[in-house]
Amino acid sequence: MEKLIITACLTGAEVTREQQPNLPITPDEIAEAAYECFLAGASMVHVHARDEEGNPTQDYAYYKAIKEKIEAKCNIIFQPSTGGATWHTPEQRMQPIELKPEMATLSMGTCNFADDVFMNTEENIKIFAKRMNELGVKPELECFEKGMVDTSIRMAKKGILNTPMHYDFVLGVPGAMGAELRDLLYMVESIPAGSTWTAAAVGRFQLPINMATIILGGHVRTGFEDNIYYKKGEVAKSNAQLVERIANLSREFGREVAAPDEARIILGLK
Ligand code: KMH
Ligand code: ZN
Repeated sequence: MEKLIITACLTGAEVTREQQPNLPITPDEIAEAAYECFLAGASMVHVHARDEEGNPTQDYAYYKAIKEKIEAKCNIIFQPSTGGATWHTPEQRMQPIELKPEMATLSMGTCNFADDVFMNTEENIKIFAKRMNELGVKPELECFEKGMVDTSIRMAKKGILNTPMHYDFVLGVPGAMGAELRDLLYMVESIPAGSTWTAAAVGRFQLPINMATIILGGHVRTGFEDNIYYKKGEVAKSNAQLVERIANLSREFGREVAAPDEARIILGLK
């Protein structure tokens, strides 16, 4: 089986320090967390920036600082968010693309997001995809339900998205698709042959979906953006603690973990 790519989603836009005291917030903290995850077996970090007050920001300057600080420590793949927080405008959300990261997220449709709406119109998806294509940034297609996979296939046929595509199935968001095993299987069966995929799942669904993904041959996303607990009632010490558990489980199963340069080859990054 192909080596396992572990993506650490370090901070997110929703989790607070009150909920997770070990949440990395400043560029230095995020870079240090990325390095710890690299040492624990992650080959990619999915990054959301925060400002001095800890609020989510999509400002170019914060992402630039984080990218440079991570690059000074290790060669882990830097994947900024273009999803931001639900209240960010499309223009704000697009800023990290200008850093020309190897990858960036691209959300493939609109859904309810707990009490909010995560708005991704067709027009904006096309604008984001076009700019990523122009700058050579490979999109990780965030699909919160199966209709978003269908949208990606439609857009690939029109040449808006390049193939092979890389997906991230984000399961268990209240308002979108659930995170049962059958939900994951339905997504995996729905993507075009030759695609690569990662699965993320929220809260208590993170670990079982991570484990199913190892067995199914996909790639794992773990970290505080999706889940703050190590186990029921026990807040995780660090993102790296979650990464280390996945790396150990995968190796026990007989599936080796990809180093960043191996992940680059699997994902077709330049
Ligand atoms: N925070 C969510 C509203 C992404 O990073 O691209 C969107 C999100 C997706 O996290
Ligand atoms: Zn995100």
